[in-house]
Amino acid sequence: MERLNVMEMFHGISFPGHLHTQDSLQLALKFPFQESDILIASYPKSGTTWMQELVSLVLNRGDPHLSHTVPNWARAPWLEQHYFPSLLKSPSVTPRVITTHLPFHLLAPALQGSKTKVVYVSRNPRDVAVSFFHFHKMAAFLPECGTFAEFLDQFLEGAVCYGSWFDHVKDWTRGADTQSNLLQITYEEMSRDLRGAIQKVSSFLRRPLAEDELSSCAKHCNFDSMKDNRMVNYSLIPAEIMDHNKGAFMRKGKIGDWKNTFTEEQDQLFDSVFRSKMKGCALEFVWGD
Ligand code: PPS
Repeated sequence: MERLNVMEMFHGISFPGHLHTQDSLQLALKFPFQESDILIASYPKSGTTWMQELVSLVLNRGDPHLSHTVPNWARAPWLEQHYFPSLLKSPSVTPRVITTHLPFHLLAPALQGSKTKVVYVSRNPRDVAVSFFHFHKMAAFLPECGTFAEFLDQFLEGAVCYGSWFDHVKDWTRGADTQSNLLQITYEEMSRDLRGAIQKVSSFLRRPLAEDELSSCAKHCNFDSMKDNRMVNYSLIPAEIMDHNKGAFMRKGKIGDWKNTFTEEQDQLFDSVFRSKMKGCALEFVWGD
């Protein structure tokens, strides 16, 4: 399925038609979650692939065999993408690990009453914006986004694919501390203390790890290992869909890279939009090392 220039508008949010159809999006909203499922939810470019890898490794007690032989999109398929039903027929990992970029309000009815464990990953939105901008340059299924200044305006308005970062993060994390089946974790936590993040996830999933298993997880999901792993660095995707000459999926993997892109003026604009949209939200973000 090519549909590289098609966008699907669904509940006011645009989704790349190369990956989604109206049917696949509709099906996602009615998905019968099982108690044993693990759902990784995130806004794009927030550490989704990293969490997919981390969860795979935790479930396999640090054994990298699956991570080195099965692509991440087959180990933890995206609920809303059109190939999801075919991948779910014979899951490569048990329990089933499912990924989603959908906003909370669309999935809430399907999740309600289920005891599915949800891991919500967020990242400081200045770094998300820069990472997403670079991804638009290499991914042929995303629309032309112009200059960074133009992209930033769209990002701040929530007029990019997958919708508003602000709404996504606020809605998924609202009341997170009172929901025992939701673990909220940040890209920055993973970056600053990967072993601690692995322990947090393994304890949430009730999959305790021995010390050597924990070390193996950390070894195989650090940036350098993942950058070289064809099963997660998207180099298996043909160049006409993701052009690796225009950038790498595993690009920099740093906290605070936005400082190399934002102008002073863009920083101020961002700050005022952030303050107004995140008013009353208790979340705190780490903007740099
Ligand atoms: S996507 O397209 O939504 O699935 O993208 P996502 O995986 O959420 O985000 C991609 C960014 O995550 C970085 N990444 C990592 N950083 C540090 N360590 C590890 N192991 C790691 N794995 C992925 C990746 O490099 C992208 O960020 P940028 O800032 O562009 O480098």
